[in-house]
Amino acid sequence: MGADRCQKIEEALQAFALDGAVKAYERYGSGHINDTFRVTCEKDGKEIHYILQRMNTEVFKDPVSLMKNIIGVTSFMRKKIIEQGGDPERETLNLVPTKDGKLYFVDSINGYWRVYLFIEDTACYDLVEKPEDFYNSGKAFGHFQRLLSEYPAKELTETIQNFHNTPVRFETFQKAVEEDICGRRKDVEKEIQFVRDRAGEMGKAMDMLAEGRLPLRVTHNDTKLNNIMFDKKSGDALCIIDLDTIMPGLSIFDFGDSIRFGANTGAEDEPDLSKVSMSLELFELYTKGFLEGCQGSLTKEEVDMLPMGAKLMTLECGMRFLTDYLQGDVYFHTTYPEHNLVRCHTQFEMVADMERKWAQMEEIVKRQAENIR
Ligand code: ADP
Ligand code: GN1
Ligand code: MG
Repeated sequence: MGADRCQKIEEALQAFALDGAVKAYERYGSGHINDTFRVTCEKDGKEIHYILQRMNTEVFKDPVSLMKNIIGVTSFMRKKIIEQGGDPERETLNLVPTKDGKLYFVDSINGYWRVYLFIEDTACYDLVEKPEDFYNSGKAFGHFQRLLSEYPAKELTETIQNFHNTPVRFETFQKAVEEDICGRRKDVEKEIQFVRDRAGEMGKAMDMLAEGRLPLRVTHNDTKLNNIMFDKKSGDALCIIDLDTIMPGLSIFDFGDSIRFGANTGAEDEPDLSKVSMSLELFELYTKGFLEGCQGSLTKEEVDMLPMGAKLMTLECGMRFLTDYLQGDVYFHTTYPEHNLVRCHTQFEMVADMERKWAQMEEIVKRQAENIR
């Protein structure tokens, strides 16, 4: 399926104003949504790399508005980085234009492509290797959110409606269970029950938003650890990537999605559940970093709701993996038939562990928030 979608890769490579001659390209990274390639060009005996992406238009139905968001946000970030004396070619994404000056390319079968400068000498992690990296990622995501608070929200298109509307995700899940189009329901009754047992909690954040108790902010919405690049030399969290889902959202969900992925002692698709748990040490480090990065911009109710943000993002993501499993693996990239189910299991294990450690999570948030004040 991936190969079919990308059959026009050569056409795309021709279209962009790349420096030098294309020598090679290969699939790259472990993102679940777009088709990502690393392209190697050669010029005067030197190699130049690019990231070429075929955007997933099944997921992002309006790629033109999506690109408008990315152009707007990266230009905004560029200005901020320059003001702060940083390096705009490494600290934010840089789109490479096509030969006719556009910032994306539409191939002859209506595939949408874009190219970014490749950020060299960086590392990107699917699992926390050094705890301080996770602290730094918290600081970077908090700071990113703080910077975005100055971005005019009305200029952003909602690239996926109801992206983190957990009750709406629950309705979609219930429908997938009812329809059972692949006949997989019989094998996942226990997992379905796990979700249904928590139905009463799904609306906790969205209800507070509706009541005006949580503010709508401009958020990243996909803050997992592999959406941030670390500088190999300094170890700093250098650049936040994967800007496809920047849109109005909840701060606690940006916090929560990072915890879901990075505070897990196992990988998102670890089949051995004895390796999966919610590390309180990592939770505390990220909380500290995130609060520092936000520089006091969060309201008291947002701070109080951080643990719930983590739980809801993890429950929602597990439910999304299970929904995709029931629907025949049509949304997330998978590499084997049970992949989505394995991912669902790690998420539910994390949720169960958060429930066991709830009092400590609340205690940590309280302590870290007091330290900031
Ligand atoms: P997806 O939406 O599928 O997750 P991403 O935009 O996150 O796609 O890209 C997938 C992976 O490609 C990232 O996790 C990262 O490893 C790598 N990547 C993306 N952009 C760059 C870049 N500009 N420079 C270097 N690596 C990148
Ligand atoms: C997807 O694109 P990627 O791999 O960074 C997904 C996120 C999920 C995540 C789970 C647009 O993120 O919402 O949390 O997988 N992105 C989209 O790993 O659905
Ligand atoms: Mg990604």
